[in-house]
Amino acid sequence: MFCTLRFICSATAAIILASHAYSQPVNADFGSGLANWNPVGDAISQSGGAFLTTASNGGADDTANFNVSGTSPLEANVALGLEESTGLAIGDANLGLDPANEGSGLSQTFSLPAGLYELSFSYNFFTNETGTFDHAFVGIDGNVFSFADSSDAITASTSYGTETGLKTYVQVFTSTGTVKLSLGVVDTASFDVTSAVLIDNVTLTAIPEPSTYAALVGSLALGLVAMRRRRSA
Ligand SMILES: [Ca+2]
Ligand SMILES: [Ca+2]
Ligand SMILES: [Ca+2]
Repeated sequence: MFCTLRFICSATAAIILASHAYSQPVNADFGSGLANWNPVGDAISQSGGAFLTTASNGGADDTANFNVSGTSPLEANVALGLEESTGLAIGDANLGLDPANEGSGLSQTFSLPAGLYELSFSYNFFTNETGTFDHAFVGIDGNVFSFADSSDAITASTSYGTETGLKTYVQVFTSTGTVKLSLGVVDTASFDVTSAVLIDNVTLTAIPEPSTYAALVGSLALGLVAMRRRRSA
């Protein structure tokens, strides 16, 4: 019985060790500000995370100035604009919604062994919009997803009109080796009325392949057979 358990435990430990044999994004908790990330537009380190806004420098977008860095957002849907500066292709930030006008972003490239992974991060999306305008997005190797928009921000906010409150986004993806992670926030429908996003604790977890589960189940089955044989002997 003890040997069987030890066998199963060591098989499980091998899988756990294998699943940790990859690098995380560097400075994923923003403990060192925006070091190792490539910020563009209005992006600063704030509240222990990365804070990005769609507010132009000078404050013409709202009745008050919501720009936090002194740098304006980058225009979208143009060469060398928001998308290309964040590791995406022109038009990627539209997401089939109202075209993106301007925004700010953050990106980092890192290496992973090929396989299946879960990406998660915490966020709070803030907006002064009152309709379904503006959104925050995440890009993984150019596959872009919207994870919050103005209609999700329904909680009264002390700094903006409304906010989503702290939430967690989870996305499963397949890596083929190098991963380009892009995060951003954009104005849609117009350049005005600012939205912002706070991002923190970017985490990657390897998901064992089905074959790995099969190996584990096989190990368990072998262990049980061995245990039964030993008992009946
Ligand atoms: Ca943090
Ligand atoms: Ca703006
Ligand atoms: Ca807006």
